[in-house]
Formats: sequence, C-alpha cells, structure tokens
Amino acid sequence: MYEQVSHSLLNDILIKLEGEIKNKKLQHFYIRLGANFYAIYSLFYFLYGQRADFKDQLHQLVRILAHSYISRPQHLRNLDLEREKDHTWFLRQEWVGYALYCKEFAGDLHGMQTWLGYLQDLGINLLHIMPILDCPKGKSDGGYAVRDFRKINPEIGTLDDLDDLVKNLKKREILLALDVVVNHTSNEHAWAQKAKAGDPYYQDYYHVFDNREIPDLYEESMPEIFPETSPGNFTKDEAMGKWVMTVFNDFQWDLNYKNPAVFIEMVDIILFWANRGADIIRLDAVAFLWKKIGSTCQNEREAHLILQLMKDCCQVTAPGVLFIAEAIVAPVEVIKYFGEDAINAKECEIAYNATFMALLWEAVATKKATLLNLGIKSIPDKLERATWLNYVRCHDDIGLGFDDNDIRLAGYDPKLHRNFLVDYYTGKHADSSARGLAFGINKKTGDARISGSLASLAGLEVALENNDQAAIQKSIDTILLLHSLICAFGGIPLIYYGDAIGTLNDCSYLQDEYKQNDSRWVHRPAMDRKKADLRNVQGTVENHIFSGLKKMIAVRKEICSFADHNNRELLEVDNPHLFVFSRFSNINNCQRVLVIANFDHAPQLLDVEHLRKKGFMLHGPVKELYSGTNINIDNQHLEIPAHGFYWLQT
Ligand code: OTU
Repeated sequence: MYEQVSHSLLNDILIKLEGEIKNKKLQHFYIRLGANFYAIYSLFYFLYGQRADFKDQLHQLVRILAHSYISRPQHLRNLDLEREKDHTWFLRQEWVGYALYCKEFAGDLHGMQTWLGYLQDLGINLLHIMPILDCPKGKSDGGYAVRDFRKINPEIGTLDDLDDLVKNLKKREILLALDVVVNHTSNEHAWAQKAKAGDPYYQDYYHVFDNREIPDLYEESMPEIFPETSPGNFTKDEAMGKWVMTVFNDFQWDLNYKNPAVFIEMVDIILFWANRGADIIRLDAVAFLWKKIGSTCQNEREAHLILQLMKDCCQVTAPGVLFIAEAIVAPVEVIKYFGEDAINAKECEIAYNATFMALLWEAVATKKATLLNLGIKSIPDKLERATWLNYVRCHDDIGLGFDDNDIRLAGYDPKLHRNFLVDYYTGKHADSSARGLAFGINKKTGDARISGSLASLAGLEVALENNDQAAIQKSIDTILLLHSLICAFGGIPLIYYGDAIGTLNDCSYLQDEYKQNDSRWVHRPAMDRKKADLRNVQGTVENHIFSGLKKMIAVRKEICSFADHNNRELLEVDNPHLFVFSRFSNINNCQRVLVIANFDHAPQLLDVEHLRKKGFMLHGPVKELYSGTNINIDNQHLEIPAHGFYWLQT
C-alpha cells in the first residue's frame, strides 16, 4: 500500500542512512522495507507517535534493520528467499521438536554435539535449546533472567561453540529454536545496573516508582505468577531506593515497552540471534509485554501491537525466521498471538498449545475425554500460516487453566475439580499412582499448579518401585497414548528431554538453595547417558518408550493429512472414555485418518456404525498406521485397548 506520509518519511530516513549503508547489495532489503514500512510506521506511530523524538526513534529502528541485514550471512539470506517461496513449509507433518536445557541435557554446547545422533535416532528435526545466555549463577530462573543478551553463559560455551553447533545442525537438517526473553532482564543486566546507579535514561527501561502509590494501584488487578517464591509484582531496590516491577521472580525486572528504546534494543537482539542461525525465536512470556493499571497486565492490545511490530521488523531483515509465542493463556486469548483480524499470521507463526496439554492431563486423571472434547471445541481455528506447538510436558508446571463453564458442562464443580486434579497428580488421591508436586500454591486464591516428570506423573515411578509389571505397562501405554495425540492433532509435536526414555522425578534440586523452593526443578534433571543407551536394550522400559515414540514419529512424517491446515474434525461418540477426531486433506491421494484414543484403564467400545453413517470406511480390514497392521472391523463396535490408540486409514 502506498501511503504518502510514511513513504516520504521513509525517503528522509533512507537519504540520511545512505552514507552509512552505501554500496552494499540491499535490493531485497529495500523491497521488504518498502513492503512492510507502512505497517511498521503505523504501529510505531500508534505506540510512540506522541513523543517529540518519534522520528529519531524510527530512524534508529530502520538503521538497525539495515545493519542487521548487512551482517546477515549469505546462506541465511538464501534460506530467507527459499522460505518466502515455500512460505507454509513449517505446517508440514515432517517437523518434530525437542526442548531441552543445554546444561542439564549435555553439560555444554560441545556436549550437545555428542547427542545429535541420539536426537536424529528419535526422528527430531527441530531443536529448542532453552536460554543459553549469560545470567547470574543462582538467581537465573533456569536462564530466563538474562544478564547479557549477546553473550553466551560461559559455563555453556562461547559464540564460536554455538556457530559450530549451528553448522552441524544445518548439515543434519535440524532446525534451531532459541529463546529471547523479551519481557524482562536479570537485575544484574547492565541496564538494570545503570538504573540502580540512578541513571534516569535506564530507569526508563523498566517500571520504576518512587513509592508504593502506583504499585499499589497496579496490584489491585494483577495476579501473582510465583506466589510462593515471589509474592507481589514489585520489589524495592535498596540501591536505587525505588520500587521496580518484577512480575516473575524479584530478580527479573520487567521491561518498559512504553519506551521505544527498549523495543528497538529487543529487535536488535532478536535479529542478532537470527543472524547467528536461529530458524525460530521463542519469545518468552509475551502476554506480559504491556502493563496497564486496572488490568491483569496480560494480553493487552498493545502487547499484540508490539509483537506485530517485531514481526514486521523481522520480516524486513530475516523473513525466514519464525516466532513462537509463549503465552500460557486461555484459548480465546492465545489465538490472538497469531495476529487478530488477519488471514496469515502477523504476530507469531507458532504458539504453545497449553490448553491441549492441560486437557490431556485432565483426561488421564479422570480417564474420560469429556472435558477434553469440550475444551478443544473452544480453541478457535488458527490462521492459515500459523501452527501449534503441541506438547505433553515442558520445563514449566502444568497450569489448570480450563474454562470454568466447560468444567461445569463436563459435570464437575470448577474448584473441586481443580483440587481433585492437584490431589491426583500429587498422589494424594487413593486412585492415583502419580507422583507430582504442587507448584505455585496461592493461599489467597486457593490455586495450585503441578510439577513432575511425565513418567512420574504417568505412574511409572510408583510402578517401578512396586515392581508391578502391569502398572509399568500401563504407564508406558499412557506415555505413548499422550504422544500419539500430540503427533496427530495438527501442529508441531514438541518432546521434552528425557521423556522418550521415561525419566523420573529428580529430587536433587532440593540440595540447591537457589532451586529448592521451585518444584519445577523436579522435572529438569541431568540427562542420563546410560539410561539413554538402554533404549537399545530389548525389554527395558527405555526401549519400550523410545522405540514406540520413534516409530510414531516416523509414521507421522509419512501421513500427509497430519500437516496442519485446519483439517481436523472432532467426532462426537457416545463413549466418554474415547477421544476421537479425523484428519483429512484436500490433496489428492492424501487419505483421511481416524484418530481414536482410549483414556480408560479398561478396553472400550466405539460404535463404528455411527461413524460409517458419517462416511468413514470402517468395514473389513482397515489399516492401522502406527502398527502397520490391518484391523478387522465386522461388527457394530470396535474395541480399543486400555490406554490404546489407533490411527485408522479410512
Ligand atoms: C516462562 O513461563 C518460562 O517458560 C519460565 O520458565 C520462566 O520462569 C518465566 O517465563 C519467566 O521468564 O511466562 O506466559 O506458570 O508457565 O511463568 C507464561 C509458569 C510464562 C510459567 C510462566 C511462563
């Protein structure tokens, strides 16, 4: 779109920049800047147009985009061009992700190289390495409290080590996802240090207040994220003699996006890591980017505009790079992180599907898919060029953020049901063999979340202690069942490190003064090489889980209808233990798949007559894609084994 004001401004900016960027080959940069500038200008104007220095700030933003483009390596520029042509490349079913902490998984970046064979053995081709940047030793929140956004944590390695790893990943065709913690910095970051020293320029990088007056107003409507370890949302900094907003831990200072300098710094940082070879950038805690008195300070409209602006900027310099939104919020809110009122994603192309994850755990506990079915219905259709990250476990806790109405419709009282789930997963419930821990208990609201490794939550720890073969099998089946759903649902499955070999809870965090109050560390263990090697030993638990998952991933990659194009139909069936949906496709020769999952401890019957009426070819031998065998369906009912799943080609 040609828009006079913005384009004459662009002209001025480019003339001023010319001296700095002359004689560089910038053809693609100019095309993309021209194409995106009206959007960039409009958003930047909306957010910062009232400021006297608006034009200078915009100039600085464009300068950063140009310089980042100039330093973008040629091979990445080529990749950008390829991905522009094939712009839905990440919706294909071939992608399978894996998330890990570098230190816990492999010791350091060198160590990572020694595990790539293992990851490829499993079928992984997207690696999310959680924050590797310089952070204080103890008060680091697992790396999510960054002290220097351009320096790698010396314990993990150097930029050269990362370059070596990136080269190896590229050779193996594994994508790399890196974090940029956009919402906050460590209190030891240089900006925070200068703010503490009294520099008003850097105090304006954060939300700093002389007294409690404004903080108290904010507190009226802000929830607490870590109520046990870090109650409240503000911390008094004694050095500065002022209050600073700290939504997460007291050592994580929230950045002030009302200041355009903060926005520009962050874009520069994102592009820095894009130029280092990150294919995907995970933007941490995006729901929190904009604070407003009287609101929860989450999901504000301006937070979305900031993300749109980040995306537009990235589009100019590194258009092949995707964003992951880490927004653990309600379905109607999370969907907006793809971009509102758009056809193609204009904020983040990928978002965590926390709703699906939590619903899966609810289904395991109740052995029923009732709430799962209701909850999935409230996830709106995604945009065309957008996809979910589907996961069973991650490095964080499991929040029980279901819709209260859905819980009631499923026949439960919301509060009692959440209590039941916490009791169930902390093993207090008589019927439970789960061994999780409560996390984030809020005495004021009565809320709690759940920590624990996948295997321990699925009962494997208790089963192994009791040497109960049937229970061991049951938990292995549950682990595979959950993964079968994230592989089939639509989106990119993201496997958490250790889960493919049934890693149990690790209580060693209790010995560490900086971790002992944060139960999430129970599921962030050191990866055990010997245990990983057992995947090749027949009859071991590790072998059962790993080989099951490996096969599942291989089969997923072959099923074209598992690509993510809003091609899923949820099917209502009259058995509450079953979760049934189909995946279809408009592409020729791409067959429909009927996905059936049984959450019960006993085999369950599915009325296939009902599905036949809906056009599913469920007669005689039907191919089950995971096992590769035919299932004979003659009767009105098909029996699904306890904790079993089928991928039927129909
Ligand atoms: C994210 O978490 C990270 O994943 C956590 O590991 C960090 O502690 C946190 O940010 C601070 O950097 O922001 O949008 O319930 O789900 O804190 C949600 C806890 C987040 C996490 C929540 C989350």
